[in-house]
Amino acid sequence: MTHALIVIDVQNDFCPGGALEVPQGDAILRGINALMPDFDAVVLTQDWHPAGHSSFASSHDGKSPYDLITMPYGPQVLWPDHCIQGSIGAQFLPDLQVDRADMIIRKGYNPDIDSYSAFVENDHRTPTGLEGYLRTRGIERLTMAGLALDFCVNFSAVDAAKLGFDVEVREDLCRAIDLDGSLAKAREGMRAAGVTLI
Ligand code: VGL
Ligand code: ZN
Repeated sequence: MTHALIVIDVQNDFCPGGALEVPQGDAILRGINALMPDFDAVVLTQDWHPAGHSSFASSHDGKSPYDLITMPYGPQVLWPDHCIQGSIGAQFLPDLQVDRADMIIRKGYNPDIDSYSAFVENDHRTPTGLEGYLRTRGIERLTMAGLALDFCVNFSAVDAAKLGFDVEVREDLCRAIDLDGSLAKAREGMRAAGVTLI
């Protein structure tokens, strides 16, 4: 079975010193690089927001980072400004083996909708195109690693499982934000969707 490694958002802003720091976000780098040769395909995702994105607390009067608001498409956590298109924070960690990637898919570029998942935006309808890419390459099995386990990895894994891919998440090669129990909820949701947690 054709097997792809999906590396989620290993970008400067999600690592120590970045705008939306995930604790020990950089600790997974070596392990992810070491895993790449074992796969038929490697896909990297890149969070890629325009300045003033609707997921930024700074775009909403009186709101602070990590507040929860209701958007037309449902609940949305507000974040510090991060991964702005073309910024250093949006770049991959300098030592990530980007040369090994067959495909880099960007997400979160729609100003009005966030996109945690690599497959569909947070409206749960607008596709990113990744499903079509994987299917046309005959890829059926996915291993995921990256940042953050309880947001972008979680949503990507659950969507992939719903779409019928065989999905495993390498928890040892992920790190979490863990906001108000989001990590426990994410683990539960992934297991319920049929994702294998390793
Ligand atoms: C992410 C929050 C906002 C992630 C991206 O990569 O998990 N989290 N944007
Ligand atoms: Zn983002």
